[in-house]
Amino acid sequence: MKKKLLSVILATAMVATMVGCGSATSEPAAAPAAEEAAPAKEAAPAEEVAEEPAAEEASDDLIVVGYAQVGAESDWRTANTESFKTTFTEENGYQLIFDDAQQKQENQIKAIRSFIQQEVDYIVVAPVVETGWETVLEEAKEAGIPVILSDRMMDVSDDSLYECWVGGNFVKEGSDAAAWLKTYLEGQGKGEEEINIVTLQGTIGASAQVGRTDGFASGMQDNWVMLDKQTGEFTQSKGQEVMESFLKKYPDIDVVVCENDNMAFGAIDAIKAAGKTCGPEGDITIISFDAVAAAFDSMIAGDMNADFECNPLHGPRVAEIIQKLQAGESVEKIQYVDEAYFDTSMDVAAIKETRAY
Ligand code: GZL
Repeated sequence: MKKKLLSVILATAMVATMVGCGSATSEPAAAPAAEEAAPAKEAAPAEEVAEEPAAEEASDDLIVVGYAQVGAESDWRTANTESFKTTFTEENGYQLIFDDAQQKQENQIKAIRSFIQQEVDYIVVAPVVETGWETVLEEAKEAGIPVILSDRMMDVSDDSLYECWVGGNFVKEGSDAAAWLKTYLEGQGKGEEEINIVTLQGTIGASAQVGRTDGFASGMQDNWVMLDKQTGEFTQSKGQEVMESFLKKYPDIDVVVCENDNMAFGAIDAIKAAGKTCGPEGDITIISFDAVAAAFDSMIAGDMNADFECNPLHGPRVAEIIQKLQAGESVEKIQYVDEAYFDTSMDVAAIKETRAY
C-alpha cells in the first residue's frame, strides 16, 4: 500500500465526514479538539472511510519495492537480477520497480530519488561503490521509506540509514582463495618457489573488489610476488584488455587472480591468444570468483583452476526480510549468504548440474 495514498484517502474521507458535520476546514483534516468540534453525527469508523473501488484495492495491496540494481555487467549480475524479478512478482504480493544503473552511481542515486517520489514501500540497493550515499539515504529516511542493501555494502557513518545488508563475505572469499592457492602450490611441489601473481580487480571501491583484494592480500606468502593489480571493471572485455597488457609487461606470470568470472573469461582468451596455456595442465593458474554456470564450463574445459562462490540469489532473502519488517519484527543487520568453492579436483560437471545459476 503506498503510504501517501492511504493517508490522502483517509484525510479526504475525514474531511468529507467533517463536512457532513458542518465543520469542514480548508486545512488538511486534523482531529478537532473535543470542545471545538461542532455537534456532529458519529464519525464513520476509519475502515469505512478508507473504502476504495475493489480493482484499486487489489493493486494497492501490493508491497511496492524499488530495486536500484548496479547494471548488467556480468553473468553474476544477470542471475542476481533474475532472482529479484522472479521473487518480487504480483502473484507473490509485490510490485517491483527495477532500475539498471549501467554501473554508474549517479544513476543509482537518481533511481533512489525516483523511488522516493513514487512513495514506494521499500527501497533495495545494490550499491555500485561503498561511498557517496549518506545524502540520498537521509532523503529516504526523511520520507519514511526503509532501505535494504543487497550484494555490495555502503560505507556510511550512521547505519540506521539502512535496515540491513544481505550479501557475500568478500574478505573471506579472498582469504579462502589465497589459502587454496597455498595448498595447491604445495601439492605441485612449488610451496617454496617464487610465484608471480597478477590481479584483475573488480570496480574500484566496490565492496566485492575491496574485500577480495584485501582478503587475498591477507593470505600472501613470503615467496609470492604480486606483480600488478588493475581493474577490469568486472567485465569480460576490460578483463581481456588488462590481461593483454599484463602479458606484454610480465613474461613469467604464474597465477592470475580474477575478481569475477567474466574477467576470468577475458583473461583466458588473452592468455590463449598470446600462445600460452592456463588451467590445471597449463602454464598459468586461474583463480576466479562468483562460480556462475559458464565458469563451471571453463573448469570442465580445463581453463580455470578454482572458483570462489558468491551467491547472487538474494531475491528470496530480501523478500524474507521485507515480510519480517511488514510484521514489525526486527532483522539482523548483517546477513551473509552461504558460499563454497570449487576446483578441478572435484567432479565439477556433476556439481554444475545441481546449481541454480
Ligand atoms: C559480488 C558482486 C560482483 C560480482 C560481479 O557480490 O557485487 O559484481 O562478483 C558483479 O560479477 O559484477
